[in-house]
Amino acid sequence: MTDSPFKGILIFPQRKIDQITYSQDIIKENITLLKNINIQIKKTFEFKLKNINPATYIGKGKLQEIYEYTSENDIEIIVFVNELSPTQKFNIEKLFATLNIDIIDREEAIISIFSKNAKTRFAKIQVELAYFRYLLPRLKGNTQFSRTGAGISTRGPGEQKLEMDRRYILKRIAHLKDKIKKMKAVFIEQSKKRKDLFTIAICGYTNSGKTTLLNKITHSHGKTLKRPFTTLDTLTKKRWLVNETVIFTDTIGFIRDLPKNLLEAFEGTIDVINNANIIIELYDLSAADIGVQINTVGNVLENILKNKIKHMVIFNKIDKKMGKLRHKSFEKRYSEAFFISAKENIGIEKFIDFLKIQKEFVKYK
Ligand SMILES: Nc1nc2c(ncn2[C@@H]2O[C@H](COP(=O)(O)OP(=O)(O)OP(=O)(O)O)[C@@H](O)[C@H]2O)c(=O)[nH]1
Ligand SMILES: [Mg+2]
Repeated sequence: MTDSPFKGILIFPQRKIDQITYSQDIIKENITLLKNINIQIKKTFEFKLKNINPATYIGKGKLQEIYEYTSENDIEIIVFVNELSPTQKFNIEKLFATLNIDIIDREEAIISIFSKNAKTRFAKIQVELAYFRYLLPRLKGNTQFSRTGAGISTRGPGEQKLEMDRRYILKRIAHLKDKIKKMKAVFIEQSKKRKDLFTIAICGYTNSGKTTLLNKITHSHGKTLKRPFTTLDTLTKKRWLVNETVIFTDTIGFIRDLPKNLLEAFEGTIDVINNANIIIELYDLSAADIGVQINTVGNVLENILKNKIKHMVIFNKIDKKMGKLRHKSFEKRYSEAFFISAKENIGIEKFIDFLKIQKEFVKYK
């Protein structure tokens, strides 16, 4: 039996510099993200924000309005789409103290999802590190974990009234970093053994179909779901490609404003991308905010890549209505890209044929 969802509201203050055109997509993306951690958004407060209030991010008047709605509608959690500084979060919590609700920001929400989806030891350790790093500057007086369970070893709603002191967390962070370092060393040793194997990394926005594509190419059965961040660990599969075995890897998906703490904690997983010979950038052609997705993936890759690696761009989900509608115009704009449907097996063979040529080209360059 699943627990009934928490009743939440979403706070979306738009600053002038935000791309207003994407606001509905951002709201939709957040509502979907939050469903994953059992939060049902009852109402969105979307409004313009001229200046950020250093103490509470948004203004007193708006906070009053939110307070009234929250108390009249039995709201259990308030989610800010933006990131809140530790002080801002603390001050807002103080203002809402009489209501017994949780206040979280985007970073905590994303860490919660990662925490829920982490299945292997390595993924769990990396999420735990991200969470403690998030928590550390936010420790003030009585620390209460939010009920959504970003708390590692989540034990279900309502129970996480843990108090931890700074020293414990610092010790834990050091311990986790050490563990990650040791595990990374083992992975490096393993990958040295595969050093001569040609590696192709599938990168892209979360939910773009990376695992579905990996499954199709390598005839395997990695978990695919209609929700973000299903894959947190690197999936590695082999396939024979022109007289040799080639490794295909599928890693965590990217998302706009991926919290820095997570990106840094997942350094071990991201290393895989850096060791690839070819990177496939995969996009969901049917995604409403495809422009943002292309920019996001581009930026993340730019930040994490240490060497120049050959990129190939693929637009997936051409079988979907929006994918079909955009197909022609994107083909004109991205003349070197491939257009496929990983699910319906369209265009994959053509792509593989091209990949075979590229592989030889990259190898003997
Ligand atoms: N219609 C359609 N759906 C697809 C296609 N490729 C993938 N999907 C669906 O899109 C959803 C996400 O696919 P995944 O392969 O899990 O995506 P991912 O990029 O690995 O996602 P994360 O691991 O969560 O970052 C699933 O419901 C897939 O069935 C496609 O070509 N067409
Ligand atoms: Mg996946």
